[in-house]
Amino acid sequence: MTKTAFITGATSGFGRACAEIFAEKGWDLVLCGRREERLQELQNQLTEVAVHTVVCDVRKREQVENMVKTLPESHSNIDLLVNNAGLALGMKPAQDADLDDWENMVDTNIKGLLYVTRALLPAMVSRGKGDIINIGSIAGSWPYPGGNAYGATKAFVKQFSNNLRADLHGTGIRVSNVEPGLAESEFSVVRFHGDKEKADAVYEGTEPLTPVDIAEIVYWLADRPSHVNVNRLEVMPVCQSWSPFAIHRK
Ligand code: NDP
Ligand code: 8X3
Repeated sequence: MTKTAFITGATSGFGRACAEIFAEKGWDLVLCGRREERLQELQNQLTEVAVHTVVCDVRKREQVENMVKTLPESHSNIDLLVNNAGLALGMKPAQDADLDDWENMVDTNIKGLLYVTRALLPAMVSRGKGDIINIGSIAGSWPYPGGNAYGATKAFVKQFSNNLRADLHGTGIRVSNVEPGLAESEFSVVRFHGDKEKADAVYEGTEPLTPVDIAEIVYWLADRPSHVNVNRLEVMPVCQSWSPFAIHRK
């Protein structure tokens, strides 16, 4: 029987690559994002499977609830939720950071993920099956200067994933948190409010992860035998590792 994946933030980066890989594997899709023309493009591109697109801002609780309530019959049994929609905004130290950016990250990465999960979960539980793959980040475990609120939102995603597993014990529903490091997408252009030069500098001289790398991992997780739950999967490009602790000297 054809499976259905529900992917948030499908208009770019990891979400778009997931849509392409799952379509290639024959999954039907529910794709959401705010940019309608990008969703339309995907719908025109992924013609081999049944694609339902919804313009939805995950920060808007009513929009999310409505999106789930109005899923067509053909797409109402969700086998996999990929909670991918998210963003970083700014990299200034906390004392100079823009509070609007902080709120936007909390509203998207935390509250948006909660709204979508809460809306889809009851049906998964009553069907006795379903997977949730959250897109966290290495920033949820490892602090770095300027990571302040962004890293904290991803720490939330990590612990919420663990706690979901605890609540879903015995239901058969799987939950994983994928925690990527440096990966090139529109992420840095968004982080630096459209400053492409600053965004490009992030990846200069590196071989970062690609959206396809992450989408292949997401597919691999979804494709594990049903008794296997990978709780966390942290992945970095080879060019990335840790630095020593910073020591301030007088
Ligand atoms: P992109 O900027 O390329 O894609 C982000 C996606 O999220 C877009 O499709 C965007 O769609 C969607 N999105 C953002 N805000 C909202 C919203 N309010 N409602 C609905 N959709 C929204 O970045 P990535 O693909 O890199 O990021 C995907 C996820 O991966 C994010 O959660 C990010 O934090 C995480 N991540 C990224 C890493 C990286 O280095 N790139 C590393 C680790 C984690 P639209 O604008 O159309 O709404
Ligand atoms: C994105 C990775 O290191 O820019 O989540 O925070 S990082």
